[in-house]
Amino acid sequence: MSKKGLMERLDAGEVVIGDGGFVFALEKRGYVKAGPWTPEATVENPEAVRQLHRDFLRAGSDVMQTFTFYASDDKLQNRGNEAQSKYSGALINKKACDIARGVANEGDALVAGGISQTPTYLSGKGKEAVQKEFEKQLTVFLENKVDFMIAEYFEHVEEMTWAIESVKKSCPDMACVATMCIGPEGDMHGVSAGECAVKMAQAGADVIGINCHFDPDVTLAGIKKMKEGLEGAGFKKHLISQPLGFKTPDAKKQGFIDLPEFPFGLEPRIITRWDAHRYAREAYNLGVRFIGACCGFEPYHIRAMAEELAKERGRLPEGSKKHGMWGDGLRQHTKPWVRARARREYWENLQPSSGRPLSAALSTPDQWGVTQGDDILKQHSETTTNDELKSLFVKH
Ligand code: CBH
Ligand code: ZN
Repeated sequence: MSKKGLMERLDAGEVVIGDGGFVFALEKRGYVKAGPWTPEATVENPEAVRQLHRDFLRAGSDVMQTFTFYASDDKLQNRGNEAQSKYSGALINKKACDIARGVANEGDALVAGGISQTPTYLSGKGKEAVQKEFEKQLTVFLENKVDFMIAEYFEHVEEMTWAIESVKKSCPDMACVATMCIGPEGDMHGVSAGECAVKMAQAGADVIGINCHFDPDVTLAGIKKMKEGLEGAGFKKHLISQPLGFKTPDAKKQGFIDLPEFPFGLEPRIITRWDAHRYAREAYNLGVRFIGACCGFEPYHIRAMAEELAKERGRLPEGSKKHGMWGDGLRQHTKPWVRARARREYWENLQPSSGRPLSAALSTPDQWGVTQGDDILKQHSETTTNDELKSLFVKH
């Protein structure tokens, strides 16, 4: 069975639904360590990774992203991480390809390989060294015949364009999707969102947008700026959005990383499935056709997106059989006041409470204001010492 490719689907005007957040979901389940966030679970716990892919497929995802986030050798051995010495980046990436392909073939989904920002870039080691890290990963994606590539989670457009160049060079026949983890304020070196998008297009990206760092509203505001930048420069490109499943109206330029709740206290900010409905509709209305998600999005959020766009897509996901659009299943509830909630207006207008009497709506982000080029962002292979930590506690 030959599947339609990504560009074929997008060029035909189809909606492509992405998957949700892997490192966040698998951290909560005990298979990923928060901090390094590396995906050695592809070797250590392949069943856990496979099941999450299956859950997203069942929820309506058309794309299985290989679980290869941060799987560059320099990241797998950064700050005391021993993943690379145990398994090698190549093995982790290969196993991720096998798992994603197996699940994709249980449905009509495509497999997307992935590369992301590197410690080598943060440390200022230059283009050649950074691209060497990418190219080691891309060799594996080429050998394992992923359907297309996503270069995601870049906060500096300079490294983003190096990644796109590497994809074009190593995997010339694959579509190249590129997402930066920025908001409407642009990248960490002060390049505007519109200008970032233009540079991404010039480097050769086929699908352009934003992932992670901000909630759906802020992400779409950033993508709107990218869209305007692209149109102004005469580019016609497909757009992608893969926002956080956490509300971040108070985040500044560095996104949710800067919020005091990151990463272990974010739960009160989790979006509801109804927020996910609204996100899918607003992304669609903005002209985004690769509508996906990042950290915090669980399979039920993806199902809500697929349900919102069921008419446009001409189908409902398998997972909807146990759902019922807009709370319809509640008509089978025993209690009458719960049956009274079996309607769209009820859920659409709900303002959910947090149940936390002292919880404020907004927090104050850290805003240390450091980024690539500053000494404090230089990385090393040894783990952070207690003395180093102490000096950070004081600064805090
Ligand atoms: O795991 C995934 O779903 C990936 N496709 C994207 C992860 S974005 C991860 C953010 C990590 C934040 C950090 O470096 O602290
Ligand atoms: Zn993310």
